[in-house]
Amino acid sequence: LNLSLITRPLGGENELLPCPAASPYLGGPIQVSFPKELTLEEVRRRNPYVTSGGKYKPPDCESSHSTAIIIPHRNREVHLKHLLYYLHPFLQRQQLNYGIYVIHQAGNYTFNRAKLLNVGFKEAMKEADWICLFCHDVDLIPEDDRNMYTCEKNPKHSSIAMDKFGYKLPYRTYFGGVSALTADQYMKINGFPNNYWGWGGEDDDIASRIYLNGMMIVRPDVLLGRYKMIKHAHDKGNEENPKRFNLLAKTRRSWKDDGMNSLQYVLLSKQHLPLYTNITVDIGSER
Ligand code: UDH
Repeated sequence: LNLSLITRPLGGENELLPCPAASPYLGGPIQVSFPKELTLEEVRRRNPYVTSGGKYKPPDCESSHSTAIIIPHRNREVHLKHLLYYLHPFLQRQQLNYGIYVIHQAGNYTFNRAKLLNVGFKEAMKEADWICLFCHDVDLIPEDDRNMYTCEKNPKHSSIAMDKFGYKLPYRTYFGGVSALTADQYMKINGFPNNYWGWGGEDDDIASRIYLNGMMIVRPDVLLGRYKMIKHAHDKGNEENPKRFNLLAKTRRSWKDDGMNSLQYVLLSKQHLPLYTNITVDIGSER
């Protein structure tokens, strides 16, 4: 995105014209690498139009899209730096209004991805009426900017072709990695489960909630939904959850009582940093 080409409105005073249906800044495939020397300061320098809390609006047109990116996080600062490096320009080339939220799980208790996403949804919606929420793993970098970070009539799974799965869907109902729901879709399924502690299963539970509520999962073109995963080992504190199969067998009955309507957490801090909003939260531990 050549910012020097962006000029202020053509219309009346302070009036911006609507952004075009397809952004003229899209460039297609992205070369992704992870240079060790990259700093957040450099990412900041490259994104002068991003405002406090990691928010952005196209300077040259009025976008009809608004997307909150929600990133569950603990102890992955290096991944976050690389993701921000690629994601900010990617979203700007798509001409979206957007904000990036990092939901940081405090303490050392077992990680809970889905509950952190619920917190992110709740806290992001307090700030703005986001049309679309993108649930985004910190270690997945999109490889094509035509993979639009906008919502559809049904929940969308975006990370359908990850390098670690040979650029294919690992199974038909896979919903992990990067996925998008409107606020209405999110509430229709009562959000995500709060009781998956540790690795695995929560994404399948979410997929079940979608089908149980008469919706389906839509996907981008397989050539566009490509992602590079930053290689890493299993995290300490996110061991495989042996209970996931039992929990999944009960989703049909549990989804109505476990989700946004039962979400409890203690907000420890909310910081509007230059490149993202950092929300640190105590989500408790398994009962
Ligand atoms: N996450 C954290 N910190 C953690 C655990 C998870 O930030 O300690 C977040 C992060 O956004 C991550 C997401 O939760 O992208 C999903 O967790 P994950 O990356 O561990 O899950 P994934 O299935 O990887 O991508 C599983 C471990 C693969 C080990 C492969 C060893 N060869």
